[in-house]
Amino acid sequence: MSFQSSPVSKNITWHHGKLTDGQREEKLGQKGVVIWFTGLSGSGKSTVAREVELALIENGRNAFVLDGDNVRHGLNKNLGFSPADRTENIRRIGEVAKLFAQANVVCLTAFISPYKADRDAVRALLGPGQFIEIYCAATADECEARDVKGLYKKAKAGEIKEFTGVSAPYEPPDKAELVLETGGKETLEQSTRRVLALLQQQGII
Ligand code: ADX
Repeated sequence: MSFQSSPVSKNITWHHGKLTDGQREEKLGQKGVVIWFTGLSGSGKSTVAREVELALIENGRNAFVLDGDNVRHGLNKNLGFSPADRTENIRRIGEVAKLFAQANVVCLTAFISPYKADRDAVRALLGPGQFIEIYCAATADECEARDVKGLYKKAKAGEIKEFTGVSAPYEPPDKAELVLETGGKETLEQSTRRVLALLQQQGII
């Protein structure tokens, strides 16, 4: 299944609700948006996303993190790490994130999402200003030096195949709305504050 393919089912009809997007936003007092974190495994995507989620919820905003490892335990438990499976992973998450945004939730996603074309396809699924791409710019060497989950060691030993940054590619974004220096140049607090400042600037919070 690709991003562009038509539904396999025929005889299906789109149903509209009783509220326009604008009415929903007004009644709920909150805009939906997708904050898409991308970067290598161990680059800090989930850590920053969870800090931002906490800060938003403490400020009365409905926010929710979709996390790579977690989603692969459920919705995407049938997917591995081949290029095609990674694309399908991101396609499904893109659709789920869009549903969250339509429900006026601030949806934070933390997936490696190594392919530029896949991230751009999710951007295209969402309306203007509804997709904010944040690159966690820690390098493979910096992630390997931390190696929180011990996966770089295993990948280098050949125990994990197609490991991003070691034996599988990562394509950095060239038009990310924000680049976080999560390799060590900035602290978690600084990265979190920069994301919140961007959300404020864009009128999301
Ligand atoms: S993605 O490439 O399809 O976007 P995703 O974010 O869902 O990846 O999952 C990445 C997580 O799976 C990593 O943080 C790591 O914990 C784990 N993982 C296991 N095998 C691999 C692999 N071959 N490449 C990258 N990550 C892997």
